[in-house]
Amino acid sequence: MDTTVLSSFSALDLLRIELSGSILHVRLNRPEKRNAVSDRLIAQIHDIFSRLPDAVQAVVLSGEGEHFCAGLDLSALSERSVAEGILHSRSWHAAFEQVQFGRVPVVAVLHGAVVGGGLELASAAHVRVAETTAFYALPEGQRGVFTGGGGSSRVPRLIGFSRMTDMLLTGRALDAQEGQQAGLSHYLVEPGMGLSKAFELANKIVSNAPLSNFAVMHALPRIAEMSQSQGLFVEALMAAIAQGDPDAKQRMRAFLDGRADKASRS
Ligand code: 1HE
Repeated sequence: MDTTVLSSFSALDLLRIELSGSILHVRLNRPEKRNAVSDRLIAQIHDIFSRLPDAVQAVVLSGEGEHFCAGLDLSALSERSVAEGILHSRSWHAAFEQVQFGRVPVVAVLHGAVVGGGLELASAAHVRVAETTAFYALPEGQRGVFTGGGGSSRVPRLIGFSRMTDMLLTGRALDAQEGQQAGLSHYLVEPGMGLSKAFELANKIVSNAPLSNFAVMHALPRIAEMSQSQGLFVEALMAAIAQGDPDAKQRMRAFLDGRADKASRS
């Protein structure tokens, strides 16, 4: 593990950060408060994702302790004015924008509570691995607030706005199995197996051509929101850019020469 690359992050005390090859493991590290997201934690998430060291090609994001994240730190809410509330929400948007539209793909490991702002953070990741202990809830209605960390935009794209409406209005929690079926997680694994699965997936991700990963992160979500005609045009441009890269040419040549893996069922 190369610690010098991480020396400029030593002030980020609410995160535990470890580099393993080209994969950065970022842990929310406030287990005594169930990783509740304070202003300081949101600033630290923003900071790490906006200046990832060059050596990093993927991030694994997880939570220390029994829960992934208990959402907004409720102890800091009471004194905020309306204007401050808008800026507060926008600070979450800016941080999670760096997670979703940053430089590298993010694999989140979900266990225990993935609630409120914790689900908003999870939904900004690109791949989600859930352990069977995970549960998902949006208790905003019970707390007298509304999603403020991008949840009303990102979560419906995963599970549909109808399911999200139910979760918000009734306080319904989804267990790990229901979350998997609804589309909140991509992989469901036994307790304690989330990190190894996430690292296995991150290793696959970093073996892709960087420009292909860039296209998946930055072009795909935008194309999905365009009309078909615009989307197909942008897709053609992105495909040509990716294909024109020397890395792509080498990879295609390797396959044709029998030096690359075939597509397989597993
Ligand atoms: C907290 C928070 C928090 C725990 N803010 N301090 N989020 C919620 O409504 C979820 C609120 N939390 C819970 O429902 C539970 O704490 C959990 C199910 C996540 C975990 O339960 P448990 O039994 O393991 O822990 P606990 O005993 O409830 O909490 C341990 C400590 O963490 C305790 O503090 P202590 O000083 O008494 O030890 C709790 O007060 C503290 N804690 N969760 C502050 N969230 C951008 S808008 C986003 C809007 C939202 O996210 S709304 C949903 C907020």
